[in-house]
Amino acid sequence: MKCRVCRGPAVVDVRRHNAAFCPDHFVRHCEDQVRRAIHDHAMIHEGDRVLVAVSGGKDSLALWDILVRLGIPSDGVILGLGIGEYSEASNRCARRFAQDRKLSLHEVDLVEELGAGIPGAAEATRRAPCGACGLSKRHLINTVAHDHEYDVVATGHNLDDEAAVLLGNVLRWEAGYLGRQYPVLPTSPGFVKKVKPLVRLAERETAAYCVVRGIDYQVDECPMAAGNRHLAYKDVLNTLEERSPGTKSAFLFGFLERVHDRFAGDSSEEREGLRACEQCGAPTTGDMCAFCRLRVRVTASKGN
Ligand code: Q46
Ligand code: ZN
Ligand code: ZN
Repeated sequence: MKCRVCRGPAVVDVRRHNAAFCPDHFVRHCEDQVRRAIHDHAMIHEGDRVLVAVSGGKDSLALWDILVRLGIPSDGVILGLGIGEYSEASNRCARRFAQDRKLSLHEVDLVEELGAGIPGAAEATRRAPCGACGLSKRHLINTVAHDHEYDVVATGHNLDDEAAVLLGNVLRWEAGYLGRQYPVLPTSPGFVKKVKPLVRLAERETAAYCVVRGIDYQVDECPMAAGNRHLAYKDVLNTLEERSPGTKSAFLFGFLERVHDRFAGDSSEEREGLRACEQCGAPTTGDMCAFCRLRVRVTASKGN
């Protein structure tokens, strides 16, 4: 295997591009893909204050590293999810990454904000933990970004994540979700703009990027992920990709370039008619936002 660029020994192959790369040119490849995603979707503009949503895993740390290498000054934010040793190890990776590079990392503790970590929240709602986790992340990260006046929140969703979410939404023809599934969610009152600069990189590539760059990341899967439907969608897509490299990106980018517009109308209306949450002031359709309702349930479950 030889590097496509310099013909030196290659360490990573990227079958959907029919290419292999040496370490230096692989890093260059990842930077190029991120730069292209940022440019194609007008994700980040000169002078924007960027906040990276960090989990301690490979994707978000690769993203933070690439943004900094591209000369885009970025701070990080991480939540303490309260999932035992898994959360502690994840946060240690993020902290070390930030300290080594003298980057600024905001830390928010879910137990303090909600009254329970993810396991307690799942118990209180009697639902799968990922629902409470997703809504807590969206709420708290947007709150940090809004309060500290960041222009953009960047998340580490990669090509595999986006293709799996798309497959799930297509299988159920979730028109509203399909309308919102885009690498950029523009700003609106109370919501900071959200972007996904890793959308052109596969999971395998972000992992290889961290290895090549010597980034120490949380390698364990979240212990609460079992039963998460997206894992099954990822398996299906991996099987298809194995047989026919390029399937995932053709699926996702075909949708983004040729189909998404037809659904886009369904989502913009949802952000209209919002008012301030009576508890925390966040934008919401009812009296209280979903996060504050979750907190009320957690508090009530403790009383029982
Ligand atoms: S952290 Fe949270 Fe994930 Fe764990 S509980 Fe589910 S959503 S699987 S990205
Ligand atoms: Zn090379
Ligand atoms: Zn609220």
